[in-house]
Amino acid sequence: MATTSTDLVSRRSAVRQTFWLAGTTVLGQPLGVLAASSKDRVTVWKTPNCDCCSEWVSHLRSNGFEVVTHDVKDTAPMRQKLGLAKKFGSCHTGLLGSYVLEGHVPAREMRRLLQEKPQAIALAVPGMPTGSPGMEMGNARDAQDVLLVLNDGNSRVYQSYPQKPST
Ligand SMILES: [Cu+2]
Repeated sequence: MATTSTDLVSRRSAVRQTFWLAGTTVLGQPLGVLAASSKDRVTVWKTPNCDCCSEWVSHLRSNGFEVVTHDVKDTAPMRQKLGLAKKFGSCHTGLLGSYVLEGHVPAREMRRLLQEKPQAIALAVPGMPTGSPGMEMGNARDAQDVLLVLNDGNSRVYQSYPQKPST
């Protein structure tokens, strides 16, 4: 089925609306909860036995993000619901504000995203490249790109990480 940009826009506004409703709930919480800025909160959908997903969640927490995880049988339906194409797919899907996060996205690019607030749908690291946060194998790293997925469904490289041999 072809995805028209109108579909994409309506789906995006549905996501924003859901998020706005979630924000209303946050305002009903005690002050202590509000101390951590709600924009630093990440919601993650992952499968229950995904070790690299848990490692990525640890990476986010140790970088100051507040993370809520949901175990699901399959992350694909959530990814689709959030309007992200299958080709960007990885092992887990998340939400940071109204931005979708797919795969082993570094906390560094997430901070930059919050600062720059680009007009975009998502940050994605497709697949599961070695050496991405949560996919460490010694100090080796595959060449990998953190992609910024734009509102029209195209993507551009947000940050490139070169290959690094194991030492
Ligand atoms: Cu993974």
